[in-house]
Amino acid sequence: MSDTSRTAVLVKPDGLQRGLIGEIISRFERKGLKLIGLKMVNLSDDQLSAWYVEHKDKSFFGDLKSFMGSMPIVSMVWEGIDAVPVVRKLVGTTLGREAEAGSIRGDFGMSQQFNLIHASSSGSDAKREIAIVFDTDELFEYAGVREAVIYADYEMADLK
Ligand code: 3AN
Repeated sequence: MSDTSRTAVLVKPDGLQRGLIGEIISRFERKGLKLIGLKMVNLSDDQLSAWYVEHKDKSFFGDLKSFMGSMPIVSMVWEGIDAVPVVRKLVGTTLGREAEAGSIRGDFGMSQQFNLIHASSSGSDAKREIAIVFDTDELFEYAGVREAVIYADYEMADLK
């Protein structure tokens, strides 16, 4: 299994309030990704500081953390070949009003901060972010019956 095969996704407070959780999950399912972890959480200030460590010196750090901690968010882990870049593409670029039509932010968002969803930007970020929210026994390994029609045989080795 490569280090980009698992990615962390958060549906942010605006996504929760907009009623987009089902839509977002549905897009990842239809793409052929496999859900291996899912929970609703209130992220603490410490968890958010760890999550957004790359932005700790930015002017919007405090606002971003208080927005993300203002209500529960839905956290997920999705698995598949190159899940990290695949999910980023489905999510779209940061600013909703510039994001590509067809992407989640491009179809549903207008804002920079209220951009509905977070997705890991690299394999190492995914590993760090998953560990902030999920214990190892909250991630599930199970046989996916769809894989045989989603990947060719020669690609299946990358899933092991
Ligand atoms: P992405 O979520 O596309 O990876 P990042 O990592 O640049 O984008 O930003 C993380 C989050 O910080 C964004 N999702 C957005 O909510 C918020 N953010 C980014 N830039 C700004 C900004 N200039 N002002 C306010 N919030 C911002």
